[in-house]
Amino acid sequence: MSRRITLDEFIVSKQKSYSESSGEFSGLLRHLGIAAKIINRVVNKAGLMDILGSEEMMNSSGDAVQKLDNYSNQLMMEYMANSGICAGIASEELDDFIAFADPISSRSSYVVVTDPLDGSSNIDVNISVGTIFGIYRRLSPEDSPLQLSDFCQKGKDLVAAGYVLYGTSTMLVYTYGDGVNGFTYDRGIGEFCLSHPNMVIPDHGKIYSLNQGNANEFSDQIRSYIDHVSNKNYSLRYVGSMVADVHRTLCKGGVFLYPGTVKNPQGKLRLLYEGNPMSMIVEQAGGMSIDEGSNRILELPVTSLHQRSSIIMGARKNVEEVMSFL
Ligand code: AHM
Ligand code: MG
Repeated sequence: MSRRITLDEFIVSKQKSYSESSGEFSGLLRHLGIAAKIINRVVNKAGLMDILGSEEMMNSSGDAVQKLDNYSNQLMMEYMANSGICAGIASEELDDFIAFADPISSRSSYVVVTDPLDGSSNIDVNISVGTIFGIYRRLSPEDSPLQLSDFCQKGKDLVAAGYVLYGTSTMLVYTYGDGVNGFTYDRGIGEFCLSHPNMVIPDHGKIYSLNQGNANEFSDQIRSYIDHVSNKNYSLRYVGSMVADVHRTLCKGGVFLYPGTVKNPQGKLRLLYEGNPMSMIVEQAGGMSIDEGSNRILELPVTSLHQRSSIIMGARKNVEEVMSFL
């Protein structure tokens, strides 16, 4: 009986194909996989662990912080700090980036950006949530202090990006710029196993995904697009967890949108932690990702850690269809 290749084996096999690889990057991916397993365990037992509910505080983006947001953020920080392969981390849950001070980490070549628990307002009602991560090569010299510019890099400069979907099954999907591969968590052996090799987004799908409850606040162009797809009998599907909505889009085609509103002209989603990593994955799977100005998300200048951007991503023909209204 053939057995499935594990995430570790996959990462090592990729590392072997680059003779100059130091193994640092592969090690970092493996540590992200371990952090994902621990978050998965806690998300799965959340109802039993007095870890549901909010902390009665806001993060720097003004969102209510859930206990599980804090837990996941802490865990990502610890795993990255202890990996010895990551120089620092910027997280949706932190006001500023953190540079790891120990001599091994501080000389590392990579930094990580993450939304440790995306869609966390869904946790208390047992709906899918996710973790999003991106890896950049640092720009500052390896023996000097980390700078804001090490994190504020364009999405096109990401070395790798991925997400973990804590859904009906737990999946880790990632790209290092050479296609997209998906791994399903096998609880029996405690490993992510390759289940979705070379993921390719269909060219078109009859699903659109956005918070239509905000329609009164959308631009006329987005409202016209909604009328258009309603007339064409597209299905509206919206979980309210970006990772789940984008994962469905990746598998079935269609389009995911978080447009600007009157209150938030740049929308809600953060470019560094959500927009860029998910756009890299969507593009690597053959899709497109733009903002409401029809600019490619991965080309947008990143000027601050918590910058927001409107987002339209998905199957190529679906995104082009939205574009025809912009
Ligand atoms: P979060 O990072 O604070 O969880 O917010 C991001 C989430 C996305 O997962 C999702 O697409 C969006 O917020 C849903 O927002 P809304 O409830 O406004 O539709
Ligand atoms: Mg988020």
